[in-house]
Amino acid sequence: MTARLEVLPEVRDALTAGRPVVALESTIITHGMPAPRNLETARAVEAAVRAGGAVPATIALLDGSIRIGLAAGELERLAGERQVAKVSRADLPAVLAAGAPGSTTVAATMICAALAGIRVFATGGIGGVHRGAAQSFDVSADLQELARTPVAVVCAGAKAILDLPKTLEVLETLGVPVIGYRCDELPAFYSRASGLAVPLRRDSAAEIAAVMQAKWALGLGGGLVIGNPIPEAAEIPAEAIAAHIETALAEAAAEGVQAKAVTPFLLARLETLTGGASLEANVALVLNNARLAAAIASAFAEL
Ligand code: PSU
Ligand code: MN
Repeated sequence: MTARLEVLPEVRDALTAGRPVVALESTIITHGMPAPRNLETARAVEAAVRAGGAVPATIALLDGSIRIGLAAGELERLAGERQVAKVSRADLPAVLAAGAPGSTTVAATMICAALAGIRVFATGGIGGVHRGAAQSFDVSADLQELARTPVAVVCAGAKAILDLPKTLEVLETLGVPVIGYRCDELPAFYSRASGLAVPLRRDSAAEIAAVMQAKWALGLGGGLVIGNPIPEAAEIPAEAIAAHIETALAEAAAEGVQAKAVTPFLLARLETLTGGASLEANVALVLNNARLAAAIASAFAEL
């Protein structure tokens, strides 16, 4: 397997020396945001990780190998590529074997990060239990991955297009710690609050790093969710976006959108329905998560 891992020299050096590294996903680049904001954001997120004193490692599949860290030209290539597979756990072997380009979801990024020895990962929002899951059975593979793979995922909660109460229930069932960073409610992606109590609250990166260390030292394995509310200035109040989410969900149902296409469809429709506001919020929350992830990776490296 390690033959398939290609670690960027800067990332390898940092890992060898025990310096902080933050993994970044690539589905958000290829399926989560339109060009040219996708590439601009990917670059800005890497810069935010650096400003926070850690080395960024954007993860993707290129030319038959798992890339841990992309060189500048490769990031550009991925963002500009027209046919990139959205790769979750189930897709990883086939896309790798085909040598096709692939962008990694939260689940696949966790797998690749863990293979490389990276323990902290920043994204926008994790996948979760979709609304109507009682009928569709659509539950993101991200949740199972959090149960099994030892990476802390810094996010703005689960995406508001989801059924947040059910997502929290499943995370509890799977034994995944869900920690609110300086907040008492589960962040709801575009909005700071969800009305749902977050199971745990911690107010510093050092305290979060201590929870990670305790979990893994116990041999519990698996990941953690660190919920970081979107900055106030960028927030879209839940009441303001709720109707647009309903509209986008109704359109997805009417058009028969299914499986991996659901989340990208909903994010793209919301961008149009909100006149671009949801994209601005998405960019702001990812940058905010990159900053916190760098602080957590730094604190964890000091333990
Ligand atoms: N966060 C964002 N935008 C995204 C995603 C996360 O701000 O597009 C992606 C992640 O890669 C996540 C995926 O794993 O959406 C969830 O897809 P699904 O619901 O099909 O599991
Ligand atoms: Mn799904």
